[in-house]
Amino acid sequence: MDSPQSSENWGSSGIIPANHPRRESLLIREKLVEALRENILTEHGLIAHGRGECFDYLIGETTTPFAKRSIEISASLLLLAKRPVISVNGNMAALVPEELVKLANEIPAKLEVNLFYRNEKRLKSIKEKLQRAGATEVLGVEDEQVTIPELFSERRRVSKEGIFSSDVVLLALEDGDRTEALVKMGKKVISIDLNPLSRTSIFSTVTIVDNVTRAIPLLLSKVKEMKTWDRESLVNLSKNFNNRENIAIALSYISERITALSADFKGKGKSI
Ligand code: PTJ
Repeated sequence: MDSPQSSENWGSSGIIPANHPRRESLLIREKLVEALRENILTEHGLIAHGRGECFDYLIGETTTPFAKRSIEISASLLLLAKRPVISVNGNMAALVPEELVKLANEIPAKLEVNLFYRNEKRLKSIKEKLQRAGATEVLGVEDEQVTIPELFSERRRVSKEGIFSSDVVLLALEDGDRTEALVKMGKKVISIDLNPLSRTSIFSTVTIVDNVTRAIPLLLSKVKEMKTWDRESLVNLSKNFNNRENIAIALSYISERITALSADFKGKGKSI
């Protein structure tokens, strides 16, 4: 029998009702499961996502004021960069492929595939996914590979024309080792990570504590808006930014929110 939502998109599994209270979150999971079947995502990416969901609950599944500030600073760094690169892994390609391509075109920046669980099949599938989303150039797959010094994971293999010679790298759902190594190479690293305590968050030049599904579209619109700014205004924006303070603000935000929620459940606070 047809339900009232039968004309709606029930997700790729066909079982997510249009009025499900966690519909958006479930549809994101479906995208990831589909990407796993298409060799874009690694199985480990599902675990990483679950970790992120937990932190997303803690910040209220919304882009916080401090994340908006980080997004603005990131837009300025990307627009000021001489050789900006967006590093793409399986989760990013699964969740925001079109937005990544638009962002790369708008800055303009290069797109490079870089994987922790690297294999030829996944590299090719991710490249094709980005090409279907409109990318004309995708580095990191068949181009000349060099290695990041002092890094031993598969992430050390990067394109000579891309990440290796970049000055600003945007990445997400990353491991701390490469972030640290990139910073040691003198690069500015912008990371998107829901966990403010991850090593990537701590080592980055700018951390955007937000979900990639919200942060990348917001970064795209900020880049479009700030493209008309003069150089001095862009430089001034990031002058007093301190990422350790940014992390401290994120932690205070979470702790105050949890305290307020706890009071709410005890019947003492106002509703959140
Ligand atoms: O595609 P590959 O082979 O490069 O592998 C990528 C994964 C994600 C498997 C790998 O980098 C990994 O294991 O990552 P971690 O160490 O689990 O770190 C992922 C971080 O991203 C965690 O701090 C999560 O909280 C955070 N995270 C998860 N989902 C999101 C997120 N941050 C922003 N947006 C999300 N949707």
